[in-house]
Amino acid sequence: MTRIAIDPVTRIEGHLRIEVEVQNGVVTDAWSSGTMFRGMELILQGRDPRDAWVFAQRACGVCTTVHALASVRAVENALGMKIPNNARLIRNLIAGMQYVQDHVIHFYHLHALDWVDVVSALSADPKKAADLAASISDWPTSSVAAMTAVQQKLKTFVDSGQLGPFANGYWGHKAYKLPPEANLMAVAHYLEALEWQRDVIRVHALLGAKNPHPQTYVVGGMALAIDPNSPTALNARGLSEIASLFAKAKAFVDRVYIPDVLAVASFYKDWAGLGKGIGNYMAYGDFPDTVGGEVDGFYFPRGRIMNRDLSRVEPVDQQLIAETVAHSWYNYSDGDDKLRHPWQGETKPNYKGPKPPFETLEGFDKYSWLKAPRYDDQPMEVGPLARMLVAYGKGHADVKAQVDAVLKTLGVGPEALFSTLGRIAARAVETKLLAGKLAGWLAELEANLGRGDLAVADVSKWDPSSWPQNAQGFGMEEAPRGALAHWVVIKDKKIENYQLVVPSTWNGSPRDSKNRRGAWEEALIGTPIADPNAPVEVLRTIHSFDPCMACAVHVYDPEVGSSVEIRVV
Ligand code: NFE
Ligand code: MG
Repeated sequence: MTRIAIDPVTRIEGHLRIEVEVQNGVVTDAWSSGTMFRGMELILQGRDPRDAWVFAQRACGVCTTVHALASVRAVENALGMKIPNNARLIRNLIAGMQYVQDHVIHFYHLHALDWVDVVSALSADPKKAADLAASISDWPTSSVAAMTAVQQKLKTFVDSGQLGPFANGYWGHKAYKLPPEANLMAVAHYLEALEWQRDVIRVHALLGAKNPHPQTYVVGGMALAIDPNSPTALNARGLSEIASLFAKAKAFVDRVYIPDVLAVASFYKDWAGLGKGIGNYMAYGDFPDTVGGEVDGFYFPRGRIMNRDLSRVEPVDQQLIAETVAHSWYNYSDGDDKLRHPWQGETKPNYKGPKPPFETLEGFDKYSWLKAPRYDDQPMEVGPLARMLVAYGKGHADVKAQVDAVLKTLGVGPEALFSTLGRIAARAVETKLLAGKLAGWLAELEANLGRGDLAVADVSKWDPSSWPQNAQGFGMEEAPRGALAHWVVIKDKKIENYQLVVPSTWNGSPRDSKNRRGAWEEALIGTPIADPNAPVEVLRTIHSFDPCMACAVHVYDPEVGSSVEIRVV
């Protein structure tokens, strides 16, 4: 038996350590450890609840904006506030644009190099690469000249020994299956996507005043001057710029990202049988929508799929969500193995791990800064796959059409969804759907403004003298990585308790008091490992969830450096 530790697991978002046990070339057990504590929940105590979103949003710069939205929703829920229709639409537009940018970045910059061998692209024939690109899409920059230029750029990187973003890959690993031309095409689009994402996210500057971390949220709506006829507000010119950025976003998704996902996936169909995971999926639902195409008022509906049974969608009740710290570096006042609902949540850090740098977490009962969230005592997977399965199970017409089309193109059945490849496909499907919705929400907003409805916030309950002495609320949301919620307890107009339970806490959860694994841990079981010193297969499944530890452990350890360390212990 071999034990492998990868620390940090990274393609940008680090502070994650994975340890796996390998027997006869297959993973037989796994541990997910968040290695950084930040204490956002403690920072919020005692503050004015109307300020919480400004702090909470800083939990993460990868899923920028999502914690602001969860936070204002939690406080609005506690204080019984309703937001105007325009605020709903602006929030959908900011969140929708965030998904599209984030998911494309994930595919190309955070995940593709687990599947794409950059060095192999050097031996590609640029003409054949351009022909391949032309065979899957009419995207204009995939010319022979463009492919030759990308290959030359890559050669310059390699010759200089400065691989930059391509350093530390497992190049030449036998688990890479793409032909050189497909590798070159993917690298070309990797570079192009870098430019594209920087451009399209200007939508956040127009609607949110900056990116990352838009600044136009307010408890009660949005604090955004918007008026088509005003020279000093977001006016007709700004709205038309947003429309053209949405068109640019959609074009790249439809004509580059989706064809690339399908092309890459077609070489890795064995991964439709790997990375299965827990089999319980949960979505809180989001993108409140009213124009048709939605289910129960959400474009992405709420529900749970249990034991991979797509014929039933179970309800979600926030009262049944609780966290345990049985295997986490925290203490609960009434016992670490208890399940505490977030309104009664406690954040009492108590590190019980080895002194870094260390070889292994083996033998340590507590092994992560992540708490273990459970729904009705069950571990759950959240994220794009959970969202698409819940929507599919509810008969959502747009989701069903897209999911069925992807399955048909790849020649696989619905059971293939419960896998590493299924997560990648689900992320692509929802990106395409959202990229298609943005223009409609913008048109709806413009129609409201055209009728003279300029309201973006309801501040009738802004004054704390109108609040009850004590209140509690929750704000649910679907962040790109999955179900996200904040819970707030307000006492004497101040925050008494604040808890975030985020997507990567669900997915990266350590074991609970019954020793049941979290979603990443479970998904790794059965993964083949060709070379214990280069465990690219572990990264494939972990990255398919798009982990984010900044969110998940809401102390920098100066003794641990920034290079990736693989230890076979
Ligand atoms: Ni920092 Fe996040 C998203 C949240 S985490 S990335 O999406 O919440 O899982
Ligand atoms: Mg938390």
